[in-house]
Amino acid sequence: MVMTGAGVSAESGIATFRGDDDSIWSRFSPHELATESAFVQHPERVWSWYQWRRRQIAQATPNAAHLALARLEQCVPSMTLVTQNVDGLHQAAGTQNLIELHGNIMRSKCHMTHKPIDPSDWCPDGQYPEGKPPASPHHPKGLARPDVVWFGEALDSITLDRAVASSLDCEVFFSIGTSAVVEPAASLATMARQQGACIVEINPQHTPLSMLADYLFHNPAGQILPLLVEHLEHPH
Ligand code: BJW
Repeated sequence: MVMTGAGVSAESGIATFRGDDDSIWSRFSPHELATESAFVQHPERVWSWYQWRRRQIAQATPNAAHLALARLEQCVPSMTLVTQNVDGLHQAAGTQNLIELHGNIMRSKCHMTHKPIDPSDWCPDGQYPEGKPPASPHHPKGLARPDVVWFGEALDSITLDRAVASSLDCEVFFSIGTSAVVEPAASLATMARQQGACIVEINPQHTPLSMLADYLFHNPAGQILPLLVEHLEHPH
């Protein structure tokens, strides 16, 4: 099982949430932008901020780490990739068996019913509008919001159950490019450890998981993963 976080997309030019002066939560308040109450109080502000991030992500392409993980899946077909990322770059790299724990920023859903909204529901070119979030077709008072998991919101239970099952079942658990502080994602590694899995962490920085890890690589994921996969593909 492979668990990834924002650090895996850092080499594609997408800012991480924590860890340096340019990170998202050092520049913006999560309470004002990534909670249900922020959206209810200031829907335009939250929608505009997500539109800005969508534009950045739309220009990004998979990096060496995403591509190596897609190749790893070819070597190990039973592999499950659980990502906290919402940017869609693992799919773009070709990973098939993917669990998106925190949703996907390019999708939208109704903020009242949580039913998915297709962008073509509100405009013929399928583009998200700027400014105010569009009205939801699913509820008279509903607005479109990004289909991501905000603080204080429950993760989709089927998605989380699948991630827990993979964690409990795996022999090797890779934790790559995540600060391992956001729950319940952070606990998946601990669950795997308790079942006897070998824990491998790839992160230039120390995290709360580091002391549990059997192998630590303090390097960028885009540097280490291609070497690791190359070794699996050509062991001799
Ligand atoms: C590199 C690199 C390179 C750099 N190569 N590495 C228990 C205890 C305490 C708190 C809680 C708890 N349970 C719940 C909570 C509250 C909260 C939480 O965990 N808070 C903590 C911060 C303390 N959790 C929640 O609110 C969750 N909901 C929940 O639990 O609900 C309960 C509930 C149950 C039933 C009913 C109702 C409620 C939801 C969490 C949602 C997180 N959402 C976000 C935003 C998504 C949308 C968006 O994009 O806007 O998800 S926050 C943000 O953090 C995002 C990420 O997915 C998530 C994790 O971040 P990640 O991926 O680890 O990134 P970073 O930036 O933190 O780390 C990057 C790392 O990469 C760094 O370590 C770098 O060193 C490294 N790196 N370059 C490799 N090249």
